[in-house]
Amino acid sequence: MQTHNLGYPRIGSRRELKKACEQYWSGKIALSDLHTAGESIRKDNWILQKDAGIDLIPSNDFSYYDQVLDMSLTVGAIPERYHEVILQKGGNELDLYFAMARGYQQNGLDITAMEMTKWFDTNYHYIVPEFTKNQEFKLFSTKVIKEFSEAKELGITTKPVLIGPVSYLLLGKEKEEGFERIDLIKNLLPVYLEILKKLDALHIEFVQFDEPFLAMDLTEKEQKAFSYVYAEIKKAFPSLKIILANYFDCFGENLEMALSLPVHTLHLDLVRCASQLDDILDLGKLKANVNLSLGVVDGRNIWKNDFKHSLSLIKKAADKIGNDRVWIAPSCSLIHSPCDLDLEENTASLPAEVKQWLAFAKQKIAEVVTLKKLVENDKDLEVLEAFSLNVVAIASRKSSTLIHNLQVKDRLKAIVKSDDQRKSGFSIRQSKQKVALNLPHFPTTTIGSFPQTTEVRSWRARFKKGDLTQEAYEKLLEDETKDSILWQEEIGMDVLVHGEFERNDMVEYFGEQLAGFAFTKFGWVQSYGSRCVKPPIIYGDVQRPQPMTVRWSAFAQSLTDKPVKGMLTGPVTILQWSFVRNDQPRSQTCTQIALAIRDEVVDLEKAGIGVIQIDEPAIREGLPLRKADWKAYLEWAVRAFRISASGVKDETQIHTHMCYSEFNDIIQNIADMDADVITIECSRSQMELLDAFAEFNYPNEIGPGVYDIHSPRVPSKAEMIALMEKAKAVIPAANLWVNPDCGLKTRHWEETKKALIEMVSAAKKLREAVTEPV
Ligand code: THG
Ligand code: ZN
Repeated sequence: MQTHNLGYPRIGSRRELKKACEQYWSGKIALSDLHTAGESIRKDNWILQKDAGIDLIPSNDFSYYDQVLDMSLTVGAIPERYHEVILQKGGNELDLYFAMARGYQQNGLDITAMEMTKWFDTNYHYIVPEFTKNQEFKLFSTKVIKEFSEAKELGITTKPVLIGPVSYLLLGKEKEEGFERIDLIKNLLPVYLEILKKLDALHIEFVQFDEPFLAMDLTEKEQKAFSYVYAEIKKAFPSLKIILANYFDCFGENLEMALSLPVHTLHLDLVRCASQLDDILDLGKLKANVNLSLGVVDGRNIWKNDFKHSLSLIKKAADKIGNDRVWIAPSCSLIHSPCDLDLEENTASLPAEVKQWLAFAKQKIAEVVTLKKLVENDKDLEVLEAFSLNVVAIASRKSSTLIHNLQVKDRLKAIVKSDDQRKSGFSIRQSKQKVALNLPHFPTTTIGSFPQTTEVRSWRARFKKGDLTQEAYEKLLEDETKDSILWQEEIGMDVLVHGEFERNDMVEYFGEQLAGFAFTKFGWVQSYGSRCVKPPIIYGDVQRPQPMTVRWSAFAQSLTDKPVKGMLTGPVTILQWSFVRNDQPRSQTCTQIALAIRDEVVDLEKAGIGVIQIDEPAIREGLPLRKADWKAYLEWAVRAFRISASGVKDETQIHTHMCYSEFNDIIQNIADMDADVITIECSRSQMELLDAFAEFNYPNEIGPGVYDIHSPRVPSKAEMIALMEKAKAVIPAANLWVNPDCGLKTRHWEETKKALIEMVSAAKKLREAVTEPV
């Protein structure tokens, strides 16, 4: 029996990589310092896993920004617009890499970043590879080889991890018509073979190919590409031991194909799909020389492993195929887990009772090793002690009084159909809102947050430490809010926002005020590049003890006659961006959150707020990987949003906001959410995303984002007008809003101000062309 790990968090337990990258980008440290920071994290991770007793430790799971971008650089899929950067930067690979990730504005060049999108159904974002019809590939970056050698020098023989060639192509996007990216497989494969050859020369024994597209619905052509690729690799390297990793769901329709591949070990995610173990063992098609890697430790959630349950799976497999052919692993890479629970020694927001139910990456590694010991060494006293402690912790969670709230359960049972219906249909609401709000054509607004400057963050830090009184802290926030309101009025914004200076992360902010949530201090998880989130832990029934945002929205509204938009996060997003309890269906937890948000919406309306945004950026991300499971999810997700939004009168305008979504396949469900206005991310894709809304004849109002807030680049008025002209061609002008892609909290004021002034003037220009009255 072997233990292995699919990937370890690379951000560092104290976010060392985040800090080093941001310092490098702002010119505060040299490239060599950044390399040193990376090296030190890699070393710490390898040694941690070695000391824990993991048999097979991954390399190339480290990344300075994103593992998919690493792959693009490895196979030389560098879009032409960056070739100038190569010239300017000479051989500096990392600067080219960051230019692709973040855009490049230097020395007279102004190059946009590559697109970013969600990694399957997670909150991790990857950089989307761009492919052209005659795309050529060549070995460009040798990172994977260097990192293998680096570990070797530390005395650790690792298992290099690569995204498999089929998934790599499918993760990308065709940048021109007339081909399917999967057809590029013949061009791509030789580069993979070249990498393997170089690794082979270093005597690697194992290589891990991540092919999570095996958990998706595949076309026949895509299935065939799998068979082709792995047969060719086997032919070229007959003795190389290939671990083929599938995760996030079972193999489904791809199972027989997957079982036919000439690989050494197949990895299964038994957390997301435990039943596939029986399917595989019963089917009788597992080849006698193929091992099974059982992903029993949840890489996507923070709950302690239930050893009894895991052992039953491991023993079932071992009984059938023998101990030697069974491997133990986390379900997927641990990049989706926080690093180390031991850092939460004195975290007041994480009760000891809850903490004993948890395991983060470091603890999960130990669980994997303990599980192996429990199978191989079940007389060892230390091992038995670990087992009984685990049984106690699991039992304590099942019976804890912290978890259950009868009031919440009763309210859930009492929900009736009318609770998810607005009083009137959209067209009646639209006319009433036109009267109530009196907005011009192409009204301007922002998505909610304004820059969280170092200063604003430092106030919060000082307040939390006790160095600022609540009164002093709130006074600073009030002044900042006031400045933002006055400035928005001054530049001519139509629907204002208070700026959210009082908030940390949106989900964290709401979670902190809801019952049933706990918080860590150091539980950071990478979201994209250097950006991290600290997901709340939903351990019990959710309830809103008192209003959460009314104080700040009402204060902002008192400063102006223009409408100030109330800003809330929707139930699906709070669910999706938290670590969710696994002792009841997600739908039930989501409905509990929906009722809490509904109460807040009603209270905002009572406080005189006439426009309320309920963000649901994560609704698409929560979509199951297989189409067969979509309907059930969409039904409860859309209903939860509607429950949260339907407690108000017709005149109150409900907005929602979504980012990084492919809307085509769920446009009907987005329409079913029935928000009066939806703002969406579309500037990076040049309004392509809007096509879905246009084809569908989306009935309600839309604000297609006119500039990309993920890059510091300031867009011009002309660019924004051009994008709105594209929008106008497909959406009735009377239904269009003008706004950025997303919230502005990650930006600096300097570029934010310039960009929004341009944006307002673009809207004014657009209004000149409109002749009919509002
Ligand atoms: N919150 C959560 N998940 C998200 C987003 C979010 N997923 C999608 C999208 N937004 C990802 N975008 C970001 C943008 C900014 C940050 C994180 C994710 C960010 N993080 C701070 C950092 O890394 O410095 C830390 C958090 C803070 O201090 O506020 O800025 O908005 N849950
Ligand atoms: Zn957004």
